[in-house]
Amino acid sequence: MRKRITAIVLTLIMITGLLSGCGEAGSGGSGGDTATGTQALADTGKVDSAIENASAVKDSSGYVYTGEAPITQEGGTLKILAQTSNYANVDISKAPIVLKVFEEAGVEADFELLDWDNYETLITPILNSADTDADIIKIPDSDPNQVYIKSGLFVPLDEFFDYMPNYTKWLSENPVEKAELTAEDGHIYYVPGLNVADDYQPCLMYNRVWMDKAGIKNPPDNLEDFVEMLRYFKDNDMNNNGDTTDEIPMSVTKEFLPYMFGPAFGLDLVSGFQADKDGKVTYAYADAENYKAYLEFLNGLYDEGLLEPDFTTIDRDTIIAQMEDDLVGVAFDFSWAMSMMYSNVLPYYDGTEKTAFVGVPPLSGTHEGFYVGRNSLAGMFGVNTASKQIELAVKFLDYASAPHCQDYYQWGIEGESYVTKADGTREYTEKGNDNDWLQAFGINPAFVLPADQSVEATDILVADWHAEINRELRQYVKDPWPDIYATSKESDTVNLYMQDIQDKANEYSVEFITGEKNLTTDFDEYIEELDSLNLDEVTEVRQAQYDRYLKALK
Ligand SMILES: [Ca+2]
Repeated sequence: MRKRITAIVLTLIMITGLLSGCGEAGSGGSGGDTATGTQALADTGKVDSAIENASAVKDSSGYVYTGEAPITQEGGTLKILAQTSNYANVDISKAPIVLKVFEEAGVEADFELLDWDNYETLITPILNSADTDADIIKIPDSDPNQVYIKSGLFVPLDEFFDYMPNYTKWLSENPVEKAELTAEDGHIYYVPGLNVADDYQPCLMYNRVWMDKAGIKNPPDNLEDFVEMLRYFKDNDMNNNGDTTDEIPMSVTKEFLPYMFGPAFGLDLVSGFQADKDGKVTYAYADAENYKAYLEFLNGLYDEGLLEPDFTTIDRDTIIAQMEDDLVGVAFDFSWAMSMMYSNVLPYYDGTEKTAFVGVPPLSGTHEGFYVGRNSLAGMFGVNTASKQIELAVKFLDYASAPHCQDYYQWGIEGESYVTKADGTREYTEKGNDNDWLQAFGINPAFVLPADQSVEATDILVADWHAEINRELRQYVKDPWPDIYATSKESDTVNLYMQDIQDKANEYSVEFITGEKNLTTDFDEYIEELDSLNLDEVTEVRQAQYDRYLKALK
């Protein structure tokens, strides 16, 4: 049994990258870390004028690329340094969708692919030493502190916008992403893929069979009703085994508690830093009113036995095992877990919503509830300044990011992975509905190309009822703290202080929830501790960044 669970989880980890931000919930919830927070916006003026002045010009062979294939009439080979598929048995360099893009572009691909699992570890020394002759390189993150940009490894793409009609059009239509991609020096260095950012985000899930048994018709969407439901689950023999004491009303890893309950108190504890409607930035974990109320609420759940005594150490394997024994009433996790990890192990799950763990709207408390989404910028590609064929590489990235190719990435090839119906809508073929086949075909090849995730491609991976629930929940998803490049001074300040601040916040949060520390007598001490760790300086950096963000958006 244990072996089977491990296999399920491994399979799920492989698709986590597609359905959700793998590892995003692992930071202890104190958020605002280097992935989302240490970044700064630059003036987009230079980029704007480069977009405005761009016009298709002849390349060195006399050919004019206008955004459609081919990108050259001379042929050639482009060396791509990127990562393997996260499906171990898929050779993404041979995938038909990937080959199709190169074939249309009129160039050959020479792939150097590093292991998906260890990509950051493997590529960082190569980037640090600039020891590569690849023309196009996938960076391991979003270069938040502009390390690679400043090393001169990558070509400022705006200087080649004459060869990038598709990308310049996309940038002018997407001001937020354009602002996020513009470095401190006013140049743009990367072409990104995009995440699904509002769909399939972490959400609350209720055991539908238990709800029916408790006579609960509408899922509780406020804290009071929610607690009533937990009490009912705790006190009754929900799983019909004759024992009223073995039910676990709610089983959630501690990383998800901030996602689950922060919004009901007006807090984005996932990002950590948040701005109010006037643009004032605060650290949610230092909010003396709302964060204190959040901790009081969780302390109440803990005292009543509605939050598991071992909530700080519980992991997914444990939760899955509890679900297999039908012990759990409420869960909170990445959306994909709903039909692919939790519902499917319930003893009575028959493939329908009625017997599943179902996603429900967020909980409201003193504030209206929401779910925290994620930023849309994903895997980024740059052109090596050492490349002997910068023009060709730039044109290829432009073509590979175009809507025409995004269509391949999301649907594959007509007649193979999908068909167009009489009414013009599309559906995946029988083969296309087989995820293993579809992965080998090269769907969503973000490992090697600037591919955008698609909701449609995600829909086919999950149960139909799950896709329907996702469509209902998307309205509750709010943007997290924006992605913006950091100045070196800002990243120095944040790197120096933030980890200690997060650690302190995490440490105290557990102590307040378990009652080891007293919210009435010890909360001031907690705030003083944060202040002594230079929270003011970090908040000042975040405020400056947010001010620039608002300015760049205007
Ligand atoms: Ca029982």
